[in-house]
Amino acid sequence: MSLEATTIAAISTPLAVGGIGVIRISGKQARQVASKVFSPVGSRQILTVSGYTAIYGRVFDQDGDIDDAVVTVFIAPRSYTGEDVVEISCHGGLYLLQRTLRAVLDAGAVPAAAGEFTKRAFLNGKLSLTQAEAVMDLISAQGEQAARSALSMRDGKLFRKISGITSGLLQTAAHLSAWVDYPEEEIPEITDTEILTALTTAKEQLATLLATFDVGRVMKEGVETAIVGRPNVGKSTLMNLLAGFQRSIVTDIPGTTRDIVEDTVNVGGAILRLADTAGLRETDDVVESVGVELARKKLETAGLVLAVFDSSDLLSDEDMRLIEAIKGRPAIAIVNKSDLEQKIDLELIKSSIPHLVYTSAQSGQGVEELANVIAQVLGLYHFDTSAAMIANERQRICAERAKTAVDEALAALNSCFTFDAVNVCIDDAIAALLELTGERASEAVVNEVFHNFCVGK
Ligand SMILES: Nc1nc2c(ncn2[C@@H]2O[C@H](COP(=O)(O)OP(=O)(O)O)[C@@H](O)[C@H]2O)c(=O)[nH]1
Ligand SMILES: [Mg+2]
Repeated sequence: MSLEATTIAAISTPLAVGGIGVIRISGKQARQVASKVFSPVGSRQILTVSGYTAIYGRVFDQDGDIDDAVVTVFIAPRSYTGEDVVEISCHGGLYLLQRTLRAVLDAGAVPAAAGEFTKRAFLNGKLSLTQAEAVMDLISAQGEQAARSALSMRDGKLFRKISGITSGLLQTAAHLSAWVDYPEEEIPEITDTEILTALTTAKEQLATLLATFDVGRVMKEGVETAIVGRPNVGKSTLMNLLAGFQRSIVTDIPGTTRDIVEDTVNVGGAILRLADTAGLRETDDVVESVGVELARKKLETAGLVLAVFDSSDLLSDEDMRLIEAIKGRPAIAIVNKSDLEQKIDLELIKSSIPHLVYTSAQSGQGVEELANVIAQVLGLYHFDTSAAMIANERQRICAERAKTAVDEALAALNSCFTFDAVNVCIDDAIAALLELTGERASEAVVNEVFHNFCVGK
């Protein structure tokens, strides 16, 4: 049974006109509150029906009937929150919903805070903290892949993965302390190699998990992508090709694009926030030079750089400067105008930029290959959306802390410190993982997580 004293209520559907609107009530008094504002048409009563029952009737307040409604009764612990829950479904008019909510509050419920239903579900052991976070991700998912991975976390993938790592560490720690504390007892001696193996496994699992964070973010938010290169190589043509319509002005006059033109596109499953920029060159034109400056800034901050070159021309000084500027960055060299006779020196580009694609932005040739290479560079290839994934900054920090602690445990082991010293580090790692799943998270952490939710969820 819930530890929370209050009974909370909120409109759980969007504050907009819709076919149906739902008011959710949760807490010890949920059924009493609901029965004060609802009169059933048949003989079934909110206070006496069993759980998972729907009752048709009317909601009313002191001024009279408000609307026809169906209430659904859930009895603790078999409900979303783990408490008694009543959901009143009425017509989805804003006025109706607000008046019904007012009646529910007058009958003794208090307004639910943001995320409070899900917070109660967490406090009542219905969800782990990571599953609760997944509920929020699921609500805000924009793409299919993001939704799919939020769903697999809602199913507890991350929780189970972390629990597996934690229990491995706990086992090692328990064994170590038993051995340290009761050396005279008959505890099978644990060897350095066994601890080493256990810790190395934990470290690798954590590293794999941490790597999922960046890919997950790319899937959820897309990656900032700058299309750069000297004037007239075909940047705007490429932008239009990827956007699927004329987004940027294309002419054969160098310096046509001045402002940054942006669009979000889906290229082979990767969401790119594309920015077509002014061609990089020295110029006396004031407007153009501002554009060139913006292009250079974009180049520095982008998560992915598409560096465009003209294959029908020799490499210019500007091309060389660009190649220099993107060394070591996540970049793809796009050798454009592949329909024309080739003059460009490819070896120079290849030696600095590992990924190279031929395109004819004009005809569209090479765009599929480009999509493949983008997926490869962003690590989207072979990415299993049903696997456990680190979904947010909070989880990442906890996992990072755990990994650092495991690293320290390994270092302590390698420099022949006492098993006690190793154990202190393992304890730190376990604490970080228990905070990640919420099994041992402070109230402040929990409040912060639910603070980001919407009211009614
Ligand atoms: N032959 C050929 N011409 C192209 C190709 N891509 C762009 N162009 C032409 O090159 C000129 C400059 O293109 P634009 O996209 O404005 O270049 P930007 O200055 O880099 O944005 C235009 O006349 C385009 O039609 C291509 O793949 N093949
Ligand atoms: Mg342009």
